[in-house]
Amino acid sequence: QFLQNIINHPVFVSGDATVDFVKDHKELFIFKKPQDRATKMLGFLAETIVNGNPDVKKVDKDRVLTKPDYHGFNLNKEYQPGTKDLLTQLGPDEFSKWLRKDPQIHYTDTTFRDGHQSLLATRMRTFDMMKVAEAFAKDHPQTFSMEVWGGATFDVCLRFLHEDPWDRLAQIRKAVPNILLQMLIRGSNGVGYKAYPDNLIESFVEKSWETGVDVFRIFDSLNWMKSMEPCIDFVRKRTGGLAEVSMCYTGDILNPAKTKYTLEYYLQMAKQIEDSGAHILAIKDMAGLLKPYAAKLLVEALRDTVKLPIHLHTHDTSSIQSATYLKAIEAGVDVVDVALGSMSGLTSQPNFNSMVEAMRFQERHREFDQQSLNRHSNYWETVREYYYPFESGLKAGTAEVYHHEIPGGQYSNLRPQANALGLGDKWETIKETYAEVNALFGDLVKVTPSSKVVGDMALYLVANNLTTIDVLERGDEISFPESVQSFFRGDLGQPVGGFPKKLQKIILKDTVPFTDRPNEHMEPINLNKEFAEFQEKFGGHTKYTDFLSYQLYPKVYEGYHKHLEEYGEVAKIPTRLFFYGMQPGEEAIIDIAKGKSIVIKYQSLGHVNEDGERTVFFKLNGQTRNIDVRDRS
Ligand code: 3PY
Ligand code: ZN
Repeated sequence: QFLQNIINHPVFVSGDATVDFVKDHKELFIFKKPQDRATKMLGFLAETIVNGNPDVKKVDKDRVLTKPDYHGFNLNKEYQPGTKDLLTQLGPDEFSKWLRKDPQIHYTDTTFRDGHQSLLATRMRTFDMMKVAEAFAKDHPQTFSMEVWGGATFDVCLRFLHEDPWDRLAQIRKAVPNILLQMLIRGSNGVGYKAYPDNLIESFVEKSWETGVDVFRIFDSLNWMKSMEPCIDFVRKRTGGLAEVSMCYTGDILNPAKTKYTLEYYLQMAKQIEDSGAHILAIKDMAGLLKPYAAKLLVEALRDTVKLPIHLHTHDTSSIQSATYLKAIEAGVDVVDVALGSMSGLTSQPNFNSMVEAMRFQERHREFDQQSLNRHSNYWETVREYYYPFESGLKAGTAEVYHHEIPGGQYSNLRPQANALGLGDKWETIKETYAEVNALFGDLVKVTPSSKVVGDMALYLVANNLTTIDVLERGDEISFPESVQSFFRGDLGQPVGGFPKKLQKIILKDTVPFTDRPNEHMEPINLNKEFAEFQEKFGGHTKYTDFLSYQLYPKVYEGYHKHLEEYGEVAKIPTRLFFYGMQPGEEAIIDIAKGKSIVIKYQSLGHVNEDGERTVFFKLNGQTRNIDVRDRS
């Protein structure tokens, strides 16, 4: 501790320490008592009671948050074998053939990933998932897969929820041993927003499989095959899982005036995906643009073109995507993505419960216990209320999506981003500008991270009262957002049809863009050496998976680690307390480790003292515990 005090001291850090440094600085001899788990947790609760959770911008004091009803959840039954067992038995290649032949429709439940990413800005906590994960697996072993990881969940877990995403995955795997677990991976961009060295992605894929992922849904934000190929190989070589390779759907294949993303374009891409070694072909309709009759045309043609099973993903932003599923099912699609009733619809996936019912008495129906699906949906209906500050505000389906083409997962983030920039009342203009920027950029495939580039540019133009005409006419005077410059430099790869050359010159000025894979310019990371250095920096108790988190998101990981040191594992705190603190007189039982619970009672709050601090009076397991917190309000 003494050594720690020295090396962290500002004078020592600045390099100005003299021989009298230790003698002159008595504070070096003040040793902080290492705090136990319960005290750290009280520290977090005290902070939230006094200053609120910084992630919650506005608390609605009148909102009633009720407890979920677990009545009817029965954990005493055995797990029935499911698709995970079948994958173990058949191996990925045979599994793929089996799936293509299986006549009944399959369902992927996205509640734990895309459902909340698209409705609640990705804020769903592991705590709430783990209350029902085991019951879900026992109640619905015929589910094809559960999408539980990847996409934006990785970043949000560390950054806002202060949770370890790897730990979430491991816990879900334990509770769900029988159903395939699925993740979304952005090819060369991993679960980040930029390209990473190939060997980092390789190690990430390997660890994801070891921790619990079976199905890797791989996509590239520009539909660039070259960018997905290494990731496909890593899944094939380093894991026993399934490489599900996506073509991202944009435009409208029914519209003869749209000549860029045609049926021919998608069939061509599907053949390349088959040749790349994919086990499953995904149609990733991230904005919900695939209309019902287009789905019929596309799926029928794909079934004739490739031998792979086909997995369809969409977002219900327009409210007609269950019709798209019905047409796709008639055309022979093998799996569709759905979310449990109360976590479905609008920017999320179509309704699981209702889709199953719509198929009942039809040839391709797969039997599920409707009462049980409804019970799980009801649980999420109650729990969703805890996340009210993160709702996107969209109240009804909108056909506007066919115009602006904003992906469902981005929609629920773009609006709060606009609010944070003080542009809340310009929301209509922002959506329109998003469409104009897309046209200016040459009509892109828009999905993370390319969609972020379009979103950043739209926000930038609106914030600065600029138009796309200004960009073309006075672009040399404008300093464009970093993500836009990086995109035109080729950092995310090459878009379909190439970059609009004149615009690229305006944005890049004298910088020469890449034309090959951005990852090829990156030196491989010396993983062993860097891991040793990481442990030195953050302490020997850190794991290899922490190191991977750090490699993907260095700053975010540092913040997570600091929070962990100060407040411990806040993932164990129930969601209502985590976001809103406690009420005077309230008592909570918190499980802090397996078989170990603590009882916390929040008694009262003291006045602000002359140091600007307040004392929060608690009882911890019946003993008085007071915590002083600076009041920053
Ligand atoms: C993500 O990359 O997070 C997505 O959900 C893309 O659709
Ligand atoms: Zn999606």
